[in-house]
Amino acid sequence: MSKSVVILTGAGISKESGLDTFRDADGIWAKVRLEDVATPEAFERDPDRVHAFYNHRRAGLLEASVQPNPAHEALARLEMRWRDAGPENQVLLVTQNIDDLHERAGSSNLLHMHGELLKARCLSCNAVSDWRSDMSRQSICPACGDAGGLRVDVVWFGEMPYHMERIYAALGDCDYFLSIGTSGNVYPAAGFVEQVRRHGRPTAQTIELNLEPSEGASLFHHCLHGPASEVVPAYVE
Ligand code: BJW
Repeated sequence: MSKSVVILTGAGISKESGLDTFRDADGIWAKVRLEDVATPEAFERDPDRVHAFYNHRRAGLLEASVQPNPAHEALARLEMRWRDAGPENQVLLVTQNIDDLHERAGSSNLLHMHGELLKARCLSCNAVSDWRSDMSRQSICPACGDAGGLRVDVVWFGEMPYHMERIYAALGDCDYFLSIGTSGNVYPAAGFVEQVRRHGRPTAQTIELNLEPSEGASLFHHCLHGPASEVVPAYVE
């Protein structure tokens, strides 16, 4: 019989690759106010500030030392193993992260619900293009040639996350839901475990793998706490 797994990942899975989380003591929101850099209003008010924030993070992601860690690699192997075991088996990886470490590790059935740091969206033609250099008000859209209308293709507070229909359909149909490296503070992702428990298969198992208990830890059937590079390979292999 085919089996389906949905895995939600957050900033904690990329911490040991050298990328900051948001809400830990040394996290991004301890250094900048989210209202200044991660809302559509912030971008309207001060696009240079928002471009500078994401230019800094893009350059950090592209540093040679930032590489997938054993947790990203274990999830990529899990996807391959399940596909090999039966074509109807499905592992869907839903990440809140805007980095590309899951792709680099080899995961392919992957949805970036909060967008991607290495993509630009044109405010004139709406085209999404690969983007690896600094972005500014003068940047030109590779698709339509328009100047001055590009933004990083990420989802800010108050905006609709991507792929929600596909995600809710998969949550309703899954046998296992794993939540990895996320604090459970940001909706709608924070509500996925409840969605599975209330509206998913009655036999669906929910598992949290995180450094410490998240906001919603009590909603999971099982919790395993520790660094992702240790607990993720240990749990999925
Ligand atoms: C480790 C580890 C190690 C550390 N190993 N683990 C009231 C007012 C206004 C808005 C709202 C409101 N109430 C609710 C909302 C909605 C709002 C929201 O949730 N706000 C809350 C703050 C209350 N949400 C939205 O606005 C979203 N849109 C929306 O809701 O649209 C309407 C809608 C309605 C119905 C259905 C669908 C949609 C959009 C949210 C966009 C979030 N954007 C950001 C920035 C994206 C771009 C960027 O990266 O800059 O996304 S915010 C930031 O938080 C980022 C992350 O993806 C997201 C989640 O953070 P995450 O991944 O959980 O990180 P941390 O730092 O919080 O946690 C890390 C965890 O790892 C910790 O637990 C550590 O312990 C652990 N850890 N080291 C394992 N080594």
